[in-house]
This record gives sequence, structure tokens and C-alpha cells, in this order.
Amino acid sequence: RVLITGALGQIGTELVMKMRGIYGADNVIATDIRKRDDAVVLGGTFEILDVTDKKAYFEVARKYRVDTIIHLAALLSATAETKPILAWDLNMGGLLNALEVAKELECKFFTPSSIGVFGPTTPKNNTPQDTIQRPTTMYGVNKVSGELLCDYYFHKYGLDTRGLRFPGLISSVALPGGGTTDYAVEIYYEAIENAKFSSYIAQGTYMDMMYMPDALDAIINLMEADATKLVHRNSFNVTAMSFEPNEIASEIRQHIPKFKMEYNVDPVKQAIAESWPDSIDATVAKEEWGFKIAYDLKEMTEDMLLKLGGKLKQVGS
Ligand code: VAH
Repeated sequence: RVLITGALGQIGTELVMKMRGIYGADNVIATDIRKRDDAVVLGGTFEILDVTDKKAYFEVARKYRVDTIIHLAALLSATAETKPILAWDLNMGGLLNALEVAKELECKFFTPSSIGVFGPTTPKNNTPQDTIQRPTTMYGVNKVSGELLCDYYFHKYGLDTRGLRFPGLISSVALPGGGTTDYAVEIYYEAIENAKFSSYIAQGTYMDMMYMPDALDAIINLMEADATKLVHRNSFNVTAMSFEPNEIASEIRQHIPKFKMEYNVDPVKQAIAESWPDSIDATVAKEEWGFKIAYDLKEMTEDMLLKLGGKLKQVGS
């Protein structure tokens, strides 16, 4: 049985549905700090869980006798910058509880890392798997610490911990909350609703991105990979594409010709974005467990507009 925390978040919402389809609805226990009347809650077992409550975390894991923990509950980069102490308590306190529960119940373990582990002194282009990690954000500090903590639980206790350094993730199902890359999700909604978007990330600012279907496949493929082949275990660089705001705008214009892009840069999010790489190298993930992607910017844009078009009222294209 799989326990997923942060199940109502951007990754969790789709991962719960995908895993229930593969492993059976009763074998995927969705948890989050709040309830929401939708398929994640109604389509299988759901429990309210505050991951900073260690006792509650143990109780839920024991109650369902889980053998795998997917720990997603966290504050993302922009929110973490406005609430750094809360971010530390949730991102690190929650992760430590998750690892302790996984150790006690001998669970396989996954938690996401991020390109946020890199900072201004990291090589910006084709950032290698093994390189300098001196992030300048609380989120980045949390993610580097998280990678090291997961490695520690593997080396010291033999816990089967695994993780991926995700780029910005783009989903047609659930909006992200409080990220720096979220502009690349919001732009599709605005394009359909208003045929225009005001970007808070400046033109020319490159960031790695990935369509959610590829991210979900990466999690499942990594979790099912042969453990003996995993060297970088907790922190594989993975990416599908790298683009700057004007490039995604141009791709959208292939479908909505009158789409207009404006810029109103948010200094906090812009500073975070500029501290991250322009593009990272995912060769090691391909070598150690066969990482691959199906969607580039063109294919993602087609699919996003198709999926969202069905959900939102169309603006005359
Ligand atoms: C964020 N979407 O913006 C997340 C992710 C690489 C970006 O970590 O914080």
C-alpha cells in the first residue's frame, strides 16, 4: 500500500489518480492537511494528516500497513521566501517525520527535490548531476538538506529512499501553489480565458520545465527501478525542456493568434528564477534508470490548450 502526503497539491492530485489506476484505489492512501470534495478524496481512501504531527503520521501509516511513502507535502519556493520559518518547520520537520515513519515501517520512500537546489555559483547551462549546490532561497536550503537527509537514511539505516530534482511542473488538472515556475501554468489558463497574460517572470529568463504526465511517469519508473542500479538515488536531475516566457507565448500564438503577452516582473520571484540554472543535464537519470520524456513545448502546449479548452470557456481564437 502507498501513502501519499500533500495529495491535494499539484503533483499529488494527479499522482493519486495515476497510482490508483495502476495499483488499485484501496492501495493508495491519499492524505493532506485539508479536505477537498473531489476525486482524490472521494475516489479512494483519504485521511486528514498534518505531516508535522509525528504521532499522527505514524498512526496513519500503521493503520493502513503501508509499504511505500510518497512524501509531497511542502511549501514551494515563492511562499517559502515569504514564510521562511514556516517553510523550514514544514519542509524539514515534515520530511524528518516521514523518514522516521518509513524507517520504522521499512517503507520504500520518495520525496521530490528540485532545480531549486542550485544557486548563482552553479554552472547555469547543462547543469551537471554532481556540481556546486549553494542555493540562496529557503526552499533551496530545504531541498539540499532534504537530499542529504534522504542519503543519510539510506547509508545509515538502509532505507530505500529515492528522489528527483524536478523542474517547473505544468499540469492541466491542478494549479500549483506558491511556486516560481507557476507562470508557465497560469499562462495557459489566461490564454484561453482572456487571450492575454501578464508575466511576473522577465522576458529572457530561462527555466527548466516538464509536463506533468512525464513527471508522473518519472516517479513511477524511478520507484520501480532496480535499486542496485541507483547511484544518485535521491536527487536525479530530470527535465523535458527549457524556455523563457516569450517562447511559451509564441507557442501559444500558434493556437491563439491574437494572444498578447505583457510583463509585470515580481522582484521576489524574478530573483529566485535568476538564481536557478537555465538548463540542467538529465543524462545520469537516463543512464541509471532509463528516464525519458514524451512532451516537448509544442506537444505540451497542444495538450494543455486542448484539456483546458474543455474546462474553460473559449475566448474567440
Ligand atoms: C517552484 N514549482 O516553483 C516549484 C519547483 C523548480 C520549481 O520547485 O517552487
